Formats: sequence, C-alpha cells, structure tokens
Amino acid sequence: MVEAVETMDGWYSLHDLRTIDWDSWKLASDAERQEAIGSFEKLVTKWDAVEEAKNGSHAMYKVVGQKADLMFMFLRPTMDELSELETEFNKSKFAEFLQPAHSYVSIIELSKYRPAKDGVDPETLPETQARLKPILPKWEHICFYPMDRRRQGEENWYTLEKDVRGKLLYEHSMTGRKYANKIKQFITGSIGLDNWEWGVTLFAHDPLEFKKIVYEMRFDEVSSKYGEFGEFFVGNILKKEDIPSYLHV
Ligand code: 76R
Repeated sequence: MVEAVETMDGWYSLHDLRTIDWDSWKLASDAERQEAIGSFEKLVTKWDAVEEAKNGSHAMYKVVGQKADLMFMFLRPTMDELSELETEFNKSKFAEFLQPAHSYVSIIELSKYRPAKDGVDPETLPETQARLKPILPKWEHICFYPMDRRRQGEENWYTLEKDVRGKLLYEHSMTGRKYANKIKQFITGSIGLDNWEWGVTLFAHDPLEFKKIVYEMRFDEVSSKYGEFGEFFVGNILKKEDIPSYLHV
C-alpha cells in the first residue's frame, strides 16, 4: 500500500475576501464613514497586538481586479480563534459596507518527506516551529490560489510511492529556492477543510515574480503532471495608516 506522508501542522489559516459596497459607502454620512473607518482601525490594532504577542499573524491587501476589494489572511493557533475573529469583524460598523467575496480555510503545513536527521524529529526544532507559526511578511504584493494533486489515470499522485513523491517535491523545492528573497511562500493544507487540497500564498516585492515562479514551476514534473489549480487572487498591500485615504470618497 502507498504510504501517506506525515505532515507537521501549524497555525490555522483563514483567507477572507470582501467586496466593498462603494454605492452605500458613498451614500453614507461622513459621521457614519468615520465610525466605520474607526471600527476597522480598532480591529487592525487588535490584530497587531495579537501578532506582537506572537499569538497569530495577519496580512491585509487590496485585491486587483473584480474578484474582491480586500483580502485578509489570518493565522491563529485554533479554529475557534479564527471564528471569533471573523465574527467580531462581521459585527463591526465597517462590515456593514462589506460583502463576502470568498473564503478559504486551511492550516500551515510542512511535510516530512525528508528522513529525520540523526533521529531528531524535525517538528521539535525551533526553526520548524517558527515556520509552522509564522509572522506573515508585510511585502508589497500577495498572490493566493488553491491547488490539488491530480488523480487521473496514469497521473495519480496518490498512487505514487512516498519516495517518488519526495523526489519530485525535492526537485520542486530546487526551483523554489531560486526565488529566495524574491518570493516568500506559505503552503496551507486544506484536505478535509475546504474545496481544494492546498492553498498557496505567495508574497513578493515585485508582482512580476509571481508570474515567473508559477510559470517556471509549471515545468516541474510535480506541477506539469500532478498539479491542478484554482482561481488566482492578487493584491497590493494595505497599510493601517493608508486605510483613511484608501476609503476616502
Ligand atoms: O519543506 C519545504 O518547504 C521545502 C521543500 C518544499 C516542499 C515539501 C517546497 C519548497 N514546497 C514543498 C511542498 Mn512548494 N510551492 C508550491 C507552489 O504553482 C505551482 O506550480 C505550485 C504552487 C509554489 C509556488 C511553491 C513554492 N509546495 C509543496 C506542496 C505540498 C505538496 C505535498 O505535500 O504533496 C505544494 C502544494 C507546493 C506548492 N515551494 C518550495 C515553493 C518555494 C518557493 C519553495 C522553496 C522554499 C525555500 O527553500 O525557501
């Protein structure tokens, strides 16, 4: 029987995408808009404090294109905390002007394809723990998309032996390494949690690097034979201090 790989699972992740109802935003009074902006800033201050205490992390981006206006990525130690955060956001004054556009639930995931070095469980290493509970970079651009591993005829990831899968992922990681300092990637596992098997979240200083890495990876066997991809979302960072000018009408 083909052996599954053991995964190391870290913080729970929620990608939360919202569309701003600009019509009602423009019709609202100045006082109402101020109240909404204040409620949003208050939430961000709270999220910042959680991140400061290393109890979670978040990213906030303005989506380019019509799929949504805002994309948040939230990381928390438990699913309950994600839900609390989402509910608090929904109850805020600002949310009166937002419509849900999309969401994705997953968990920061690393896999144990490589044999343990000197019998040390990699999960116990501080560097692994830091990768499982990461503080998201505040880089200028984000790209998020879900993906599956194919299971079709001869191209079935789930009938490949573990060492074969490990080798293909190793080759994949060699392509990935070329993008050090240009791309930061977070793989979140969503088997049993959402519609696809993984979420891929990339951060970059230059959005052209998204196209370059994804294009180059299309030729890695693990993607060319075994990758299926969902919808892409890209965005530019929204800093807390830029919220009023972004929302100014
Ligand atoms: O453990 C590690 O993170 C290092 C090796 C590694 C694994 C196991 C690695 C490295 N990845 C791994 C697993 Mn990846 N990755 C993607 C995508 O668009 C596409 O074609 C694929 C989307 C990108 C852009 C990317 C980037 N990777 C995975 C998995 C889990 C598969 C499984 O378990 O079956 C998926 C779905 C996936 C997809 N990967 C890297 C990168 C980059 C940039 C690296 C190098 C990281 C570094 O060395 O700093």
